[in-house]
Amino acid sequence: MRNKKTIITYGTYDMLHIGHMNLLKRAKALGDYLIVGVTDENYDRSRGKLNVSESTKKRVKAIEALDFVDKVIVETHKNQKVEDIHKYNVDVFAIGDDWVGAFDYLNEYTHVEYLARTEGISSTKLRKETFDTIKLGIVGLGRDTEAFIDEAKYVSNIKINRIYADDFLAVKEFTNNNDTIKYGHANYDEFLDSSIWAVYINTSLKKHYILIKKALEAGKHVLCENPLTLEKGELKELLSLAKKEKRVLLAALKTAFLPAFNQLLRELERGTIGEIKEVRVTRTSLYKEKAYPDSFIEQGATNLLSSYTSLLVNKVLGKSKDITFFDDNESGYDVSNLIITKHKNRALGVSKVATGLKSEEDAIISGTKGYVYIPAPWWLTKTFYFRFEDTHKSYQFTYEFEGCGLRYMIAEFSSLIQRGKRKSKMLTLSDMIGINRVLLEYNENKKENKKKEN
Ligand code: C2G
Repeated sequence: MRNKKTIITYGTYDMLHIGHMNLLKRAKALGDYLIVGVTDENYDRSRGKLNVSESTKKRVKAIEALDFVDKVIVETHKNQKVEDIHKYNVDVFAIGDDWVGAFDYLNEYTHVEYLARTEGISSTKLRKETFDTIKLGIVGLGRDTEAFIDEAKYVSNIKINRIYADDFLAVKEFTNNNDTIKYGHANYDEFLDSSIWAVYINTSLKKHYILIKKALEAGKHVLCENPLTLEKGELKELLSLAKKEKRVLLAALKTAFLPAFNQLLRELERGTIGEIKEVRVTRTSLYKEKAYPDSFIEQGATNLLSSYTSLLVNKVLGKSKDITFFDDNESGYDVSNLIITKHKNRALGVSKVATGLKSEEDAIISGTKGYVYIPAPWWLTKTFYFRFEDTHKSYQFTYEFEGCGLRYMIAEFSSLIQRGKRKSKMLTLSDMIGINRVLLEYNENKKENKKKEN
C-alpha cells in the first residue's frame, strides 16, 4: 500500500469564493490529505494585506466547513511554511500561479507546485462590489494631515475629497496644491452638510471636543487625534452620543493598530514572562515644527504624548488605580512628566513623556519569569524581544509595517464602518477611557494647584 500523500497550501481566503474553491480542489487532487494554512490577521497586515474584511476565526470556520479539506491550521509568521513542511511531513506545497517563483525556495524541503488561478474573481473585486466607498473629510491642517492623505490611498473603499480648517487662506492654499482634495471649507457646518460619511480630526487639542460633538450630531463617523478630550466627563458624553447616533468614535492612536503591537499583546497573554509586575515606557518629541497654523507645543507633554505611554501601560496592566505625577511645569505647561501608575496585583506603570528633551523611546515589560524589550521607537512597533535570566532562551519577533503606520489605523476605521460595527477590539471603549483618564487627572491636579496658589 502506498503512503498517504500530504499536500499543504496557504491563503487568506477572505470572502471565500469560487477561485479559492477551485484552487483547493486542485490542490487536493494532487494527493490524499490536504492541510490548509489560513493566514492570521496580524501576519496578513504585516505582509501588506490590510483590507481583509473577515476575522481569522470566520475565515478558518469557512475552510473547516469544506469536506475535502482534512486539516486547517493558522499561519502566524513568515518562517512557518518551512516549520509546517517538517512538522506534517508534507509531500507537496501547492499555491496559485500568481505566486510563480515566490516559493521556489521551498523546493529544498518539499515539491513545490504552482496551480492555475481562476480568472476574473478575487477578494479585492468582491470587496469593491460589496462595500460602498466611504467619503471622508479632513478637519484641520495638523502635522499628520498630509501623511494621512497619502496613507489612506492604501486602504480600499475610502476616498478623501474635502478638507475643513478655520483659516480660509490656508485651506485655499492646501486645495490648490493638492491633487486629491479639491473641496475646501472654512465653515464647519457647511462641511458637515456635504456628502461625507466620516471625518478625521487633526487640530489643536482644545478644539477636539466641540468638533467631535458636532460631527457626531451630524451623523458622521469620527476618527480623532489624541487626546480626544481634555476635560472631565467629555469623553463619556461623546461616547454616549456616538452610541445614540450609531456612529464610530475612534482615537487615532496608530500604535494600537500596528501588526507587531497586536502580536506583542497576544504573546504576552501566553504568560511566558510570568506575572507582569512593571511597564516602563518613554515617549518624547521635540515638536519643533511650526509650519501649520495650529501650534502644538503650548499644549504640554502630558496632553500631547501620554496617550501613547498609557496605551501600553493600560493594555498590559489594565486600568490604573492611582496616579502620581512628577512634572517639570514651565510657564504653565509641562515639558516633561514622569507618571507613575498603580495597577492590580501591585503592578506599576512608569511612563516618561517629554516635549522639551529627547530620550531613548524604548519600553520594558517586566514579569516574574522574564521581560520583553521593545527598542526605540517602541510606539512604531516592529521587533520585540522576549528575554530571560538564561540568555540562551531569549527569542524575538518581527512584524513589519509599511509607510508611517497610519494605514493600519485607517483600515480599521474603514472596516468598522463597513461592517456596521462601532467598537474596535484593538482599541476598545474602555481602553480609550483609561488612556484619557491619565491626562484628565493631570489637568485636574494642575487646576487645583493653581487655585491653591491664588
Ligand atoms: N486564488 C486562485 N484564484 C483566484 C484567487 C485566488 O486560484 N481568483 C488562489 C491564490 O493563488 C492562493 C489561494 O487562492 O493560492 C488563496 O488566495 P488568497 O486568499 O489571496 O491568499 P494569498 O495572499 O494568495 O496567500 O501565506 C499565504 C500565501 O502566501 C498566499
